[in-house]
Amino acid sequence: MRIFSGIQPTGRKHLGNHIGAIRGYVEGQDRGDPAIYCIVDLHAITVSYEPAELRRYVYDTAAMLIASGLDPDRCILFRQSDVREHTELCWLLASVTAHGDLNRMHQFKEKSARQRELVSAGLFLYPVLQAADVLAYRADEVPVGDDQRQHLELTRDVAIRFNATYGDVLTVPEHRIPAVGARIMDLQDPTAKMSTTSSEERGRIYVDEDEKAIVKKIKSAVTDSGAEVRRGPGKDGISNLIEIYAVTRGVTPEDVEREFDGQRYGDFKAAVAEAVADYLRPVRERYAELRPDDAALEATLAAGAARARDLAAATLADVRHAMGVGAP
Ligand code: AQP
Repeated sequence: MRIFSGIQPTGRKHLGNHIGAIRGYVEGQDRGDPAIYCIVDLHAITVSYEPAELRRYVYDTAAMLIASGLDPDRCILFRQSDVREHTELCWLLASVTAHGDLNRMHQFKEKSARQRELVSAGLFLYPVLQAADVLAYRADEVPVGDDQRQHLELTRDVAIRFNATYGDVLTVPEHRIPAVGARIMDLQDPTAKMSTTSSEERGRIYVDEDEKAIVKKIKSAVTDSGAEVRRGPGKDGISNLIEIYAVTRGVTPEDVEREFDGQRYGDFKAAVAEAVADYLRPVRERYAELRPDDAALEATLAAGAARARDLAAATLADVRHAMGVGAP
């Protein structure tokens, strides 16, 4: 079982990234043969960014992943731009990607509407590069949050069209979206997902957030005018807190509803804040130890890239051969 996933180096990662994706990476590292995790800096340049910041953010993200439990000896952890096969495969796959399909991508529509200066062609091609990331490793399984469902479907379509056109070269992957916590919602607007670019500060909790701020943000989370700690229509805020509590305490949402039956929202929120603080504390502490050592993080990423390159190069050789590209 080969596992692959990518994460953007877009600054401080939030609780949604951790619960929806990073938790799944850690779980996958001993099932994966191998499990391959990529910090996708080439995806991050599709919207406006600051070059010096991008370099730092790659180290931030690497340290965060290791602090969360990824062990570079048990998985492959690397920076996307260090393995040039990703960009070459992106171009080759663009020839079997329907323009109309890219036009339908929700993420492109949302992010292009938010761009003030330039809607880059890179933002439009983002899902093709993502397909290349996954398909370069012939991954069977891709752990992601719910917002990546549509991109994963496109990746599958691209692989299927490629194989139908050029022969059976690529593996058609399955997504692995967690049953609980696949879409952690914004604390201030629980009808929208917690997001790096669109949530306001009070709406998201960072993985390295200090405990006072966690308590403050959860206590001021928007809920409804009712009084029952239950999931259901019109109860987006409480449903979100129930999922957060369930994941961070390792229980089911039904357990949470039973545990807090008859209790007030205020007491429930205090319990959620404590659970989140307990969940994130070891990650934050380990992150503080790891993050200062840029050289060690760079060495880890470079070693990961060397291993990743070998796997991707083998796929690229097959793809080029099948497509009649390059010398025979
Ligand atoms: N709210 C979320 N709940 C659960 N999972 C989520 N993910 C993102 N948001 C949530 C999952 O996190 C992984 C990494 O996402 P990314 O590489 O897109 O990182 P990002 O750009 O910093 O995160 P955002 O918040 O998703 O940014 P925006 O909203 O600006 O695009 C993915 O597997 C994703 O599903």
